[in-house]
Amino acid sequence: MDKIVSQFLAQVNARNQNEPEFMQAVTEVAETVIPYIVKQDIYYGQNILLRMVEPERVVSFRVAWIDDNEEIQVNRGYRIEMNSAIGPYKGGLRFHPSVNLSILKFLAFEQIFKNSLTTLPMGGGKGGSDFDPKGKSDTEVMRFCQSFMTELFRHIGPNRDIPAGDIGVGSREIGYLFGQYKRLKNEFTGVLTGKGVSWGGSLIRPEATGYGVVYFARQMLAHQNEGLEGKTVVISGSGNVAQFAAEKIIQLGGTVLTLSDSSGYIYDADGIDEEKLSYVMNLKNVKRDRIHHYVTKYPKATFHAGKTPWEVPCKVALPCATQNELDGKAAALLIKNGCLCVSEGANMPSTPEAIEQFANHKVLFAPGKASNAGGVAVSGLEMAQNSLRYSWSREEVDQRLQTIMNDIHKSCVQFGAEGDHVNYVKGANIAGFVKIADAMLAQGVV
Ligand code: NDP
Ligand code: 2IT
Repeated sequence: MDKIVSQFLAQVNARNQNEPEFMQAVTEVAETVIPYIVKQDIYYGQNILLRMVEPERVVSFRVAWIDDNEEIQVNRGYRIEMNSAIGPYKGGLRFHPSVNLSILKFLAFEQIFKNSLTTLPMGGGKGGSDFDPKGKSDTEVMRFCQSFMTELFRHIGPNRDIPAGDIGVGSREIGYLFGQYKRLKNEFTGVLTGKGVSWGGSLIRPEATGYGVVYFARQMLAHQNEGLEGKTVVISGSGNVAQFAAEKIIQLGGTVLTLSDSSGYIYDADGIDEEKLSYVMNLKNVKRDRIHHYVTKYPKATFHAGKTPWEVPCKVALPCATQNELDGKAAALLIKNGCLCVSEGANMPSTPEAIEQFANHKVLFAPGKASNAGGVAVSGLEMAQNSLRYSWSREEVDQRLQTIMNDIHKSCVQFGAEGDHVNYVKGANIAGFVKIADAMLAQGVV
């Protein structure tokens, strides 16, 4: 078995050199899915995984724009259209200086499985740019978004490819992108998700990823006859996903001890309550400032520059910032301090070494493609509402979100149960794969 997996990975690596993040995501899937494929006559010999790792289409383009000093800036834009077996390409746009082909291909690859797990008809895609929104004025961000969409618009559409937000792309950016698409096409369609509620957005979409991460953690704990109430929770990041994960933890009776950004983390031993969280939301979403200001406002809290929060003892850890932010050393610390459950809000935040340690110590561990699927799931519900030209209430969308997260948990248990333990990595990968593979087989060699 190991030989089949390593031969497969060598073949993929030969064609995708210098793409470490992409290979990391493919390796995890290959190690769990290939042993399943070889036992299934219908899949074996069809090279389905080899087809899945090859994007259906990759678009890369120049984004030139003029900054506030009237200087010409050039960035690179991308859209990876990875797989359309079960629906139009769907996935976010990331604006961050680290963006490159490897990062977007890993994200687009994971998105295929995630979208399949939601049970909604969405293929996998991802895009973005190495543009850094930090420190830019609103009008600079608008000009960049307009230039970006002036190329992207010809590749996307409500039945073709539907982008959304990710790191550095929130409601402000989606607004500018939507405005430019509408102007170029002269059509008001649901081509993007994460729109404002007065112009086609869905209630609960801003909250959905973070809420979903917590709903998934709740299911994992319930499966072990445990609950979130009274548990200490460490969260990384302080953006969209982290904020609403924190909100839901507070609502369900847990204690949020930390939040972070790329400069360090804040630790509040008294817990970040609703009022403190609303300060953070204003600081991050309106002032667009750094998390360390929290300790000026709440002096009992401490700021730890240049550090990640995994050294703080907790029962539940929710990594909600970025890929590979939780390494083997951090995992060992979490385990030593008694952590029971890790539910990933970010995409691939735990390194392979960290995941191995969680498995060895039977920590409940949910990979992002399962636990953060609530965001894209509600994007799918936004698309459904746009098609219906109708909108559902907050309660209705939240109820559907909870049902979807519970169903993803069930699928993970179905394909990942190992005795009294659940291997959620294996469960998510196989459950996601089966639906795509069946659709690809039915549609022939394309
Ligand atoms: P935001 O841009 O709203 O927030 C990102 C947060 O992560 C910020 O606190 C940011 O800090 C921190 N961060 C980003 N890059 C780094 C880095 N290299 N090192 C340390 N910290 C970093 O993004 P989101 O909250 O939307 O996304 C967070 C994660 O969740 C990403 O992995 C994303 O792919 C994933 N995700 C998002 C979904 C969504 O619906 N938005 C859906 C599913 C997954 P700073 O401000 O200092 O950069
Ligand atoms: O990683 C993700 O799932 C997202 N950034 C959300 C994608 C979407 O289309 O809502």
